[in-house]
Amino acid sequence: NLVPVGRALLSVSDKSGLLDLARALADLGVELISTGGTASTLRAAGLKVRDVAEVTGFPEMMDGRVKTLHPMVHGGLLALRDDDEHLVAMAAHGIEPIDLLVVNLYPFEATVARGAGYDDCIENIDIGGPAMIRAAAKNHRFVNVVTDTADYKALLDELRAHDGATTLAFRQKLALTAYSRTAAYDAAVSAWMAGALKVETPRRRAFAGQLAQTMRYGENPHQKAAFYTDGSHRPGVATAKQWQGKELSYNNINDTDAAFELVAEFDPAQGPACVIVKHANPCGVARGASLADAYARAFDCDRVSAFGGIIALNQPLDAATAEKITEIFTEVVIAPGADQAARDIFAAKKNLRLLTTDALPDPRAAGLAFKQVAGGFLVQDRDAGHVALSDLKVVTKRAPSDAELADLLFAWTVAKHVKSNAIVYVKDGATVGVGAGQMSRVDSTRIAARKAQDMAQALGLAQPLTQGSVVASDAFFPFADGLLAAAEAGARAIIQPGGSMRDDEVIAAADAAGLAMVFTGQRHFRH
Ligand code: 93A
Repeated sequence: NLVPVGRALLSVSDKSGLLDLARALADLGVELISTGGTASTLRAAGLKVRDVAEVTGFPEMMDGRVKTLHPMVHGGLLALRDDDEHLVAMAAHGIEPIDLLVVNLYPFEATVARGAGYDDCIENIDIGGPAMIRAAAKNHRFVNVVTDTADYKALLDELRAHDGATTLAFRQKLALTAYSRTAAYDAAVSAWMAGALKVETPRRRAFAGQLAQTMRYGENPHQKAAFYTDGSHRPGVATAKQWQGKELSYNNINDTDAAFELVAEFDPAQGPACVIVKHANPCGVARGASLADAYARAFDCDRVSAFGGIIALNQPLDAATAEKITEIFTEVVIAPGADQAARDIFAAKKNLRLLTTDALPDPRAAGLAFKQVAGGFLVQDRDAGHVALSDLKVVTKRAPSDAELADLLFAWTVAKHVKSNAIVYVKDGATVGVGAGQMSRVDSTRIAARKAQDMAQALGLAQPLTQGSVVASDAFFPFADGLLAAAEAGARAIIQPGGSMRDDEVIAAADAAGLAMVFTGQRHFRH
């Protein structure tokens, strides 16, 4: 299965590494053919190269839109070298075999990323490149196709190891890379069009990502894993700069994302906020007089769970906050910036990862969310739902006070980011109890209250922090029992979507207990 490489077609937009590769190929006796820009680069460096126009007998035309789309090229890539009919056709039409194709595509993704206009993006959709890549990859029994500059070295190593030939296994690997590249390329075009045409619906587009990182393992050590970016450039763990610490693991990335997406709900112009996440659920969320105060208050919600957690801040990390954070073990801190003094304090903690982004993500921005099921995956709009004060409907005899209303909205925002069934107790702009991921809403209500009790004991308080708190429920209370459990824990006001068949019963129970309750009319399941 060794196939010697005699002729190569080089057509690259990214010219990095091109000259070294071409020189090495020429030294191995490979004949070079190239498209316009690539050929000039090679010639300028004194290399001998044939123009593709000479091979096709047609000039490159229509602003380069048609340069390699020709049977002399595609016949050379697709012909089976051991098929008599193919050989006869080649001879009849003077088609020469092309054994190696080196292509990297018009920089479509980069063009979109720099915010180019519609026509500019359209012009950067490569047609001839993917056509050649797909042809060469199909014919990998005979043809090598290199689509990634990172593979130049492996190609030369392979050729040198086999006297100017390559093995089938090598060509198969190249073909796999090649099809992954063209699939991702077209998915990027599809995603861009969906955005440009404002068809930000999950229903009419293709999905693919670009490999950003391979990890030592996945959610568990026996699982392999990788991280792909989707080209959206949403500020967060995918775009962040890591200042120190080991590489992020699969779980780190997942938890850091959960923390940063939640903290971004709190407008930094309205004051500092901090989120501490464990196992993708917040175990403490707080606003504060300062960033350090916000951290301290978030920490006091559940000090036990916060150990080894992930911290997200809505303002740049400062020295006072950094100092406080280093008092216990933390896995990751992510913030929209960090000053020099803060970075110096962290530098002493080698294992603590510090990530900074240029901005907070927009919680209301459109985007898609995925969930895998056996045999496929579900796609939906990301939960960009939001309620304002004016959306709230007071359903009880007692209306919440202004302070309670502020806490209710805070609790509602946190509940959106807690796995269902989600129950969140809040007091004075800080969570004091979080119940997550239970199959019964009553259980979530009780677990959150019990955790608050534990914290009160640990902090030496006379009563649990849920006394005089407010509570949010991500979905309606189907019965009065969950609401009564919250009242028992000391909650004074409740925020929930409403819409249960038994709303009347639940409202009557709230009135009987002297609670204030508001309906949002919107649900925030998160499974
Ligand atoms: O406009 S194209 O889609 N039409 C073509 O026939 C074609 N053939 C190769 N673009 C085409 N290419 C692309 O040109 C390659 O994929 C590569 O990215 C680029 C290299 O052009 P140059 O050698 O002129 O810099």
